[in-house]
Amino acid sequence: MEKTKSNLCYPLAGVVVIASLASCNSQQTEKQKPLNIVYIMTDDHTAQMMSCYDNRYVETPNLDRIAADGVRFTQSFVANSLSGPSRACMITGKHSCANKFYDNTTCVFDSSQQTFPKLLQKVGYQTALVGKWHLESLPSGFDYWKIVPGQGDYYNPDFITQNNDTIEKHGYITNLITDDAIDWMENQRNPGQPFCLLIHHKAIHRNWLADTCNLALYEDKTFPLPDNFFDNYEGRPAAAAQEMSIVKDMDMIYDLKMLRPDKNSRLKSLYEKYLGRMDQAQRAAWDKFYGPIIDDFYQKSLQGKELANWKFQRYMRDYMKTVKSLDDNVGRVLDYLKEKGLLDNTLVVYTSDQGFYMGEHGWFDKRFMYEESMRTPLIMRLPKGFERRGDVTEMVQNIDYAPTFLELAGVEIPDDIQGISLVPLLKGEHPENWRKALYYHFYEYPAEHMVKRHYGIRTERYKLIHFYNDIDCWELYDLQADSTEMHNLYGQAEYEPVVEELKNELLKLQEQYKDPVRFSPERDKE
Ligand code: SGN
Ligand code: CA
Repeated sequence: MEKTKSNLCYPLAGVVVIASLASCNSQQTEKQKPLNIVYIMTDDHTAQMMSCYDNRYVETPNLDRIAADGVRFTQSFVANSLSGPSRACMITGKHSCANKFYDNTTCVFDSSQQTFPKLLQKVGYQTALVGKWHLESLPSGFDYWKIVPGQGDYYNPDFITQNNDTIEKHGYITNLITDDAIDWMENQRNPGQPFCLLIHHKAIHRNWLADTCNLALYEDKTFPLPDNFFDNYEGRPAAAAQEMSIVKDMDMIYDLKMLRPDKNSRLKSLYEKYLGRMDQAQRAAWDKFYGPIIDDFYQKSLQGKELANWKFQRYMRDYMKTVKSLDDNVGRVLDYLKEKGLLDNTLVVYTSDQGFYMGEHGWFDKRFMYEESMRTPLIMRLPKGFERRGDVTEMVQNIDYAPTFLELAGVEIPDDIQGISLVPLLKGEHPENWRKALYYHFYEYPAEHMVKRHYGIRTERYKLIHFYNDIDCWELYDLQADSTEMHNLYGQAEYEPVVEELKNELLKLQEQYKDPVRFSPERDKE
């Protein structure tokens, strides 16, 4: 039986009703509907590869619909540019030092801690999660969940169900996650309750396996190399020590798909494992597409800059094809919400667990506090009553999502949450006391890609980074003059006052967030 309004089982008193935000004289019944939240988060989808942020590369018409009917955050950042930590920051509203999930390799999320889905449940929200979780412990705080183990697979992936069973589903991951999310909205949720649905995609994660129907796309496109593709990392020893270079570290077979029986590479067996998940038809389509490219590649024996450029082009195309599925599937969710009349009453958020390098500094991957990976896309389709459109330019961070959702649901924001609610920004306000600086801390080292531990502060104009652990090295960038962060100004006499001010601010942030790993100003002066 379909539930009617009189069956509402959530405490309306605790809920911000649209009425307080609405500019129109809509009916009382309409006004009292609490907002639903559909939060779509991809993995490694960077703003350079979304046409609402950057029109150089790929068209993302469905993502652009979200931005067009709401807002685009132009200064959106993560607190720790890596999957697990980023997800932990997002779900707790706290920096890694407070939620204790520092890295992908050694941490298990303490699921007994406070998270925003748990707090939403308390006021009667129905909560659901589908897709990549990556926090090692099983999800808690969700009425429904279905997750992929670890990173998940692109083809015919396994899912872990709420009974802790593992089931294999046939098809392509981005479609399957979306199918499940729509199925939950359509058949499993209680229409009498507001809901918060987290759709966490595995795509666009390495190694960018496209759906067979998209393999042929973008093959006619050629992309210019970023200006700093051949960066020599002068004055930046930590940047020089990384292992995430397209030229040096991208695997010819695993990343670039040049599989041939007589060729070997470090990650060949992993690639074969992934291909081994495909059924006959999928594998046939795969081989049919890549076969001629492989033949052509080995025949040419490219070297040096020609090979570098070839790798870059293949990387860009594979990534874009994976984005295409994502964009189509976001479109399916938007269409579903529209068809069911839910759009007016639902906040739709689209973001990623971090940004990514598309050849800038010569890289793929993320981790660094430099712009491309510290940034993350953030666009929101706003429900009725929120008139704000266009760009939000205040600096925001993924620890802000939890307090935003709590405020929208009428939940008092707990004192220990470190993020700031974005609701005033969504209402068109420009709070004078908005944060002037962001804190960042990356811990996963030594580990894959060898990005050294670092923390730092970013203001509108400057970025100060301290690489520590097996190195003790500071970097300062003037983002206005050097947006691609090529010139480390640290140590130059004329910047001493700027450095001193930033160090004071950095220390304040480390104290504010209670980060036990701090630099010592005394020792630093020695
Ligand atoms: C895997 C990838 C890495 C990537 C990490 C973390 N290697 O280990 O390239 O940096 O995930 O990514 S792979 O050989 O398995 O593809 S994260 O987004 O999950 O943090
Ligand atoms: Ca990621």
